[in-house]
Amino acid sequence: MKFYGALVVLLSSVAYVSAQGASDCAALQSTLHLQSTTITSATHVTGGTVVSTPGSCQSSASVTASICRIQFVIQTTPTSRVHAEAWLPDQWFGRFLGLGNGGVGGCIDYSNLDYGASMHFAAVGSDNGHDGNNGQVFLNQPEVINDFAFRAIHVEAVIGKQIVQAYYKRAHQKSYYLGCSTGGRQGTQAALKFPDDFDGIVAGSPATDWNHLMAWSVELGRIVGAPKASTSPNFIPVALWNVIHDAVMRQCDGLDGVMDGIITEPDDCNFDAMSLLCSGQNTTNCLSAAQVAALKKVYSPLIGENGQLLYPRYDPGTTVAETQVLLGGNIFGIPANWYPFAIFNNTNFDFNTFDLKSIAFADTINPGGIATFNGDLSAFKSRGGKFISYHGRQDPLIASGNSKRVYELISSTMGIPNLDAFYRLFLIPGMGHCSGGPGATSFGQSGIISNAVNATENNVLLAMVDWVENGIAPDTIIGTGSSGTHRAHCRYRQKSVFNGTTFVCQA
Ligand SMILES: *[C@@H]1O[C@H](CO)[C@@H](O)[C@H](O)[C@H]1NC(C)=O
Ligand SMILES: *[C@@H]1O[C@H](CO)[C@@H](O)[C@H](O)[C@H]1NC(C)=O
Ligand SMILES: *[C@@H]1O[C@H](CO)[C@@H](O)[C@H](O)[C@H]1NC(C)=O
Ligand SMILES: *[C@@H]1O[C@H](CO)[C@@H](O)[C@H](O)[C@H]1NC(C)=O
Ligand SMILES: [Ca+2]
Repeated sequence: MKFYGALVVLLSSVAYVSAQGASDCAALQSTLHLQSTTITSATHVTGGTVVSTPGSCQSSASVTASICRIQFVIQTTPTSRVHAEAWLPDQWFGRFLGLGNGGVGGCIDYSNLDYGASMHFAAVGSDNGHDGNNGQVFLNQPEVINDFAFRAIHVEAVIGKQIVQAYYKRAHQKSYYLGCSTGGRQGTQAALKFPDDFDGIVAGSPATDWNHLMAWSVELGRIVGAPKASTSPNFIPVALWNVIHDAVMRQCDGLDGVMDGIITEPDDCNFDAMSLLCSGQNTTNCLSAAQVAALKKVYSPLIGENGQLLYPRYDPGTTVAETQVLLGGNIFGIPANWYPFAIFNNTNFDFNTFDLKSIAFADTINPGGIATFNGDLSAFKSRGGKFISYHGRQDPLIASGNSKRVYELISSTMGIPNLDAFYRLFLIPGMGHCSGGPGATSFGQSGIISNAVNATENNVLLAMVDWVENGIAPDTIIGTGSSGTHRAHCRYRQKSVFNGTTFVCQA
């Protein structure tokens, strides 16, 4: 069976290195001298313990496997620095793993440090150049923005690999990257700007085309009246989102052949908002004309000043709770932390003045090259790099259509009709942002250490290892749902089709 075959290959193809021990770990603090880097702590940690963590994001983290934990600071410029940690497992399989961040993050990804080290990777994560999920750090600090936009992951990889070499007294064999959301954008940026950093990149739900993603999330809020939603006729209260969700499901759940609460292909869902218009004396469980117009805009792409597509439409099918993030009546926190401090440098920026000109202005600044919307992955491809992306089809923060769009951008830019040889995008029906939702949404994409997802075909990170090290590319990724159900997720442009018994992937 492929399950066991693949697992055996994974365990045996790479030499197993047992690390030296606690005193060798501690010694690194005084013996390791790396460029622009200060080792602030080097301590051996026995697996099964909880350690305290620096910074404002969290106070402690679980350590599952025994590791040498190294905390360090890289001075990237005189006005910017990156705090990072390397978790070096006692049982190392020779693989390096760089980790990303989320949101406007500022938070070391401890759960994936733990996940990576447990899977025998030497895992390194950073704070992305600032502490905490707060955009104020960007104000008049272009180098802090540069760390966020492209540099933190690069220095994490370069310095992290040197630390790995010093500790194990041998170089890593292959290097990997794992991240979602902002982490997906960072992985994409790594492939574009620093193609040698990683052999395999797993970039989930990527916040690519960042400037237009920020614009789209502001505009969605404004469509329903934010930042003055309480007085807006366009505002849609949460009770009506229940009505909308039921109507969307009534109209679109069955399009894929199964009424299961999952819209396999939201792009097939041409939701008729007019069907919810109040008529006659009836004002219960129905929408006003202004609300219908707002809902139509929600489910339409964002178009720019010159009629150009700026960003694909919001996925129909998000749960009521999920819709509240962008459509609950407030300007979403990430753009609320981005425009005032990184674009307008005005802490009192008024989102009532936001318009298409604001979007065009942000495009001209594009701080740090944050856009990350470039289809030329030729350097990454020619050095043999492999890229896996995945995206939930009911993502309430980043439209899944954007990942299709990025695929098509790469294909047209590079003149390669089918990217299978080095780039695969797996679309995940019924998944929200990076995880969760009614679909089969667990496939090893983040700090989940469970017996269910270790096999190569059930684990996107191990699938990437198999691709890089054994040349075996994943045709599907099998996800596990909360009730233990499985579904094979298809790679774009294949379609997930119900054959009467199960969903299969068809060209
Ligand atoms: C705000 O500052 C950034 C650098 O941090 C700069 O690129 C941008 O042009 C500034 N914006 C304005 C409106 O001056
Ligand atoms: C009012 O209209 C909505 C939407 O068409 C419908 O679902 C609801 O049943 C109607 N209520 C009454 C009392 O007719
Ligand atoms: C999956 O990985 C975890 C972490 O290494 C390990 O504890 C667990 O035993 C593994 N499960 C299987 C089925 O290999
Ligand atoms: C549907 O696909 C599954 C998996 O490939 C296969 O075992 C089954 O026979 C197919 N059913 C039909 C009706 O084609
Ligand atoms: Ca369905």
